[in-house]
Amino acid sequence: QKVDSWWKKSVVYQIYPRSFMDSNGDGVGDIQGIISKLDYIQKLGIDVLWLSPVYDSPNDDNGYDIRNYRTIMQEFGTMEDMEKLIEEAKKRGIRIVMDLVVNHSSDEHEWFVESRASKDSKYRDYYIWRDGKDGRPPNNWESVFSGSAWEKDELTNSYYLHLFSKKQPDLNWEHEPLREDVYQLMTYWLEKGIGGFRMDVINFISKDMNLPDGEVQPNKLYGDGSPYFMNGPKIHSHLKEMNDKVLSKYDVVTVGEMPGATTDDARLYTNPDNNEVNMVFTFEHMDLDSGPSGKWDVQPLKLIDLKRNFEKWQHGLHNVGWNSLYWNNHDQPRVVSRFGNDGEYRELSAKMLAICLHMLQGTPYIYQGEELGMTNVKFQSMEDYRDIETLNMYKEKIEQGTSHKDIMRGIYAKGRDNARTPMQWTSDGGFTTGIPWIQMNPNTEEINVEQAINDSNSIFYTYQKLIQLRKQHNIITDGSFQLALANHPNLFVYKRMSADEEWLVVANFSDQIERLEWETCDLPSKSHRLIISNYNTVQTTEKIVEIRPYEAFVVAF
Ligand code: TEU
Ligand code: CA
Repeated sequence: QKVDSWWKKSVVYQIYPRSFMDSNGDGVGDIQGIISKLDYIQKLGIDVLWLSPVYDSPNDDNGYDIRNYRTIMQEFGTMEDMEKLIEEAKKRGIRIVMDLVVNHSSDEHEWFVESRASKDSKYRDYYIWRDGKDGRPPNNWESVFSGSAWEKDELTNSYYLHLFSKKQPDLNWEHEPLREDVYQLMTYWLEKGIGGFRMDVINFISKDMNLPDGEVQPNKLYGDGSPYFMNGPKIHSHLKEMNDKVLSKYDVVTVGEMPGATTDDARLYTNPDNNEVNMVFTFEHMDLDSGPSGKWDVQPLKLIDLKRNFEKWQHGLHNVGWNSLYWNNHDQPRVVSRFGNDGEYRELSAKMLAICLHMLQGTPYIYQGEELGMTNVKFQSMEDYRDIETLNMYKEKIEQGTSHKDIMRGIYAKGRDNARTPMQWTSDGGFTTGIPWIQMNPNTEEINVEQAINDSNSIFYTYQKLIQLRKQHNIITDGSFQLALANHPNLFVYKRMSADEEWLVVANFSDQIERLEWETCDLPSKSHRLIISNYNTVQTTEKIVEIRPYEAFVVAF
């Protein structure tokens, strides 16, 4: 190991700056707001903060469309604020990880402004331009945000590729000057002392430049281009080059967001011998409650699938690469509403999910509000939704004749705005003194930081304890993983093992009481030590342990 892998013992907290804390009453979260809450983050025990993009942006996709990689979004503050944040975080032992969005830029970035101006522009090849075919786009690919992935630009009468919104043109990684410019902007930020990068859809940057049509599913208007841009032909060489030219010079952490990456892909991306990235965000466990036609096709989660999936990733990367662990981020619905129970068992199930995830091998990510058990939201009117993915999808489905009610079912379960309602600081909100850019979840009355801090039995303190345990016990970071009771429909049971210890993790994903015989877990019943539990006790006899609704505990032998 050439560097000290400090990030193996870290727990990362993700902030969505727009929704975290507003310091000046304009309804939009900002950097001074984040600074004012660093003590809270430190109290949780966090040592790495990942900020969703804070760069200058027209906010077509809330900052994931960057206009200038070297300046700060005006609404969020100034470069001085950003430098202050890095410094104040450092004082508290916290590193700042920035979001690196270089699969695409904003169409308002000067590279694109120049690129579209003429076919002879020096920047033309910074993006992917093609002529139409018989008045139609160059191929049939669909954009992640609905419609064609190609937009015709009248200025030069040709099309540019945009896998996301048409205000997010894809950068052309085949073009060396573009790559060099990206490496320079990365260096610019690393020189400011940041602790690393989370790399947005980084496994999309290398396209099959033949740009072949994708397969068209029944009832679909467009084709699926993903086989030609996910984990594409030059992805490993681009990442190695980036590592060689930039990352290898700094002691930082990198995580690549990689939809469609399998464990085999991830073994290559994260093997330290390959010098690419430290870990990846897999999407496999996030896709288990979707049907064949995609994320809006909401299906109940089968726990058995989830267990098999975690098992595959735990084994797949053990002693080869490194896992990231997450339930939530700014693109996903709230996990307590999704895989837990946000009614009667909200607190118990939120703690259960936390215990279940944080005892795995890998680096855990906590998304703002997860430590409070924040829930999904149900806005009655479409006017209250903000997310471009949701708005475009709604429009498209209405045009295709889907009923409002059916669409809303998908949005309530999966819409990204579920994660983006403002952080709940106090019973009356506490996020802003003005009008928030997106409405608060009305349950801030019961679910908020003030409440959590004052209740020694809150979800917050379960997370705090889990973070402490990770620092104290090497078995969590290094031990091997073994799934038990693989076919049990309600219980997630696994062992962690090291040379001198075994830990048993038991989590009930249902509101039923389950009974377990110690023997079936292949572990001795005597002399176990309780490490953590969401009921604070374990109901056990010599032979039988009774597991209550959403109970989770960890015992050591
Ligand atoms: O997301 C990439 C991505 O493919 C998904 O997370 C996607 O946004 C979601 O599943 C839609 O169903 C990243 C960012 O995390 C996301 O916020 C951006 O919108 C997107 O890239 C474009 O930059
Ligand atoms: Ca503000």
